[in-house]
Amino acid sequence: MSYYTKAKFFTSAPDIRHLKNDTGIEVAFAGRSNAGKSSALNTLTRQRNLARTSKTPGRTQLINVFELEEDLRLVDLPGYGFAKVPVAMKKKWQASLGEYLQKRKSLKGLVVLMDIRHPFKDLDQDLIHWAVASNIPVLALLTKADKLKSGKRKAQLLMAREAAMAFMGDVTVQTFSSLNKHGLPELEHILNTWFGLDKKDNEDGTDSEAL
Ligand SMILES: Nc1nc2c(ncn2[C@@H]2O[C@H](COP(=O)(O)OP(=O)(O)OP(=O)(O)O)[C@@H](O)[C@H]2O)c(=O)[nH]1
Ligand SMILES: [Mg+2]
Repeated sequence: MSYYTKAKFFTSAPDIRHLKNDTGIEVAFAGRSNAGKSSALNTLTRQRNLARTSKTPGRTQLINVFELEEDLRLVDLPGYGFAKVPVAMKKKWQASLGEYLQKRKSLKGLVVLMDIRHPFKDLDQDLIHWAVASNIPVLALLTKADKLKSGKRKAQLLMAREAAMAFMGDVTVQTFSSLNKHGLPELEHILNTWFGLDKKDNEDGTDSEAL
């Protein structure tokens, strides 16, 4: 059984500035509206309704925090790039996102989710640049991989890996699908590294002494 099934809702915050508990290890999921952040969290935790998903872009307005165990958290950040959001709100969100990446001490990894059919839009690139500048490792997850046939999917992955080199940082690229769980072991592997779970017996997830 996956360690991540034990994720529980911890708290919601209206803004990054209102997030408390800057201790332990936190991994955030970020990306454009509709990229599949909430779906990926549900797939990871094998919980259908842990993070709310929607066909309406901009659904996740609050920052939702999930706890795996004390001091290990997953964070679902609101999506950016939603066309109907007023410019002032966009600017505010971008500023607070930048601040979060710079100041959040517990942030040990950033998953940037991008639709495999159109990755690395401007805001995605900004986000990755900020993370690299703050020495935060990035997993660029190419979502909805089920939408492409195998050949096209591999071509997109290679192209994205090439593009990722330009950031000159710790940026890994993987394909992923919440629909058919493609890429789930790879996602778990990287999260395990960031959470320090690869160093302990995580078969039953109870052995936290080794941390
Ligand atoms: N085919 C396919 N559809 C997906 C996949 N992941 C998510 N979707 C769909 O994409 C839409 C958006 O998914 P969400 O997980 O809500 O996206 P989000 O990034 O959390 O969106 P916001 O909260 O608005 O920022 C929903 O209709 C999902 O069913 C996937 O792997 N494959
Ligand atoms: Mg969401």
